[in-house]
Amino acid sequence: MRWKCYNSVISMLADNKTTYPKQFYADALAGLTTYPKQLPVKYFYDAEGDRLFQQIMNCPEYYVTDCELEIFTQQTGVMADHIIRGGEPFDLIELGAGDCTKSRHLLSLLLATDTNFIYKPIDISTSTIQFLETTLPIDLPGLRLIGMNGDYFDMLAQTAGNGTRKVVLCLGANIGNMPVAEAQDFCIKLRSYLSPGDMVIIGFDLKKDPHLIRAAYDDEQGITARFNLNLLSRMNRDLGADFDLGQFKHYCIYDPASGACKSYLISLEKQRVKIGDEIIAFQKNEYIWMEISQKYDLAEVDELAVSSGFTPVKHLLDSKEWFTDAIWTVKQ
Ligand code: AVI
Repeated sequence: MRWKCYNSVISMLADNKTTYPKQFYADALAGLTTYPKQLPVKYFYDAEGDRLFQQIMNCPEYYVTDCELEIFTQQTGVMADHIIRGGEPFDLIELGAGDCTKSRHLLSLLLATDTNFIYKPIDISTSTIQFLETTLPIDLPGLRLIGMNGDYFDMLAQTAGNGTRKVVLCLGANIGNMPVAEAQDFCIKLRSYLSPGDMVIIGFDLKKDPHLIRAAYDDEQGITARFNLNLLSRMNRDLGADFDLGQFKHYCIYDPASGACKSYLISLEKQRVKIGDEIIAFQKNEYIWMEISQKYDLAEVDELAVSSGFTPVKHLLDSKEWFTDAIWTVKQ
């Protein structure tokens, strides 16, 4: 999963001539009429956004996916030891499972060791869940799987309190797409659906050479720039907007002190853009804040665990120590 499209866009807002997806329209307008202008990251991932994000993950500068994949290919044994513990059965819940490229390494190992668990991938995308329900039982014979299609917390509410121990996977550094305070709210909310003894494995991209981080979000081929600009295209298509993509330019900055890597689209001219029935004015060089990719150090990850009601247990680091999958248990 990417933590994408948190609330599904289900209802439509009618005006005289056109219909717009109501939630998207409301969120986009709210973001573009606040100061500074901003757009919610959950709308990045339409079909083209998904395709561009796949390209980002394959581009040489974007190290994040490879680091976490290395942890999942080389340290699943340690991860599994922590998960299995006394051998009680558990639900293995993955938030935003996507195609579970990483977690399938863990699933194979758990199956090979005859572990008693049910895999419950949660994803907002119906087609993702259908894909997993069709392909995983073939790829991983013996896997018990219950796909859950919907919002993370709605789905967690359905499994909470069934008396089975829970192990929750939040992979992909998706937590980094929230500012720190929001990440803490997210972890506190996650904790509220869990019980003492439950476990979370959560991926964080770590602070490192600032040049490497900046390059990862400003790649040579311009894929990340296209990924950001795609949201303007999406608004043109879905919200009757008339953004001229040539009049906006991707800009990204990493602050090594705060660990915040932020990307913006800069308006190259003073201009007016129609969105639905509204007109949004841009000054020359005014920006839209598109995304944060927050980086942490290990102490900050541990602090986040403790302040949200978890006990930090272990950091699984890749060989370059650029990424951690942190293992937390719910505080007794
Ligand atoms: C999904 N998320 C963890 C990515 C990140 O690294 O913040 C999204 C991304 N945006 C641009 N490049 C990657």
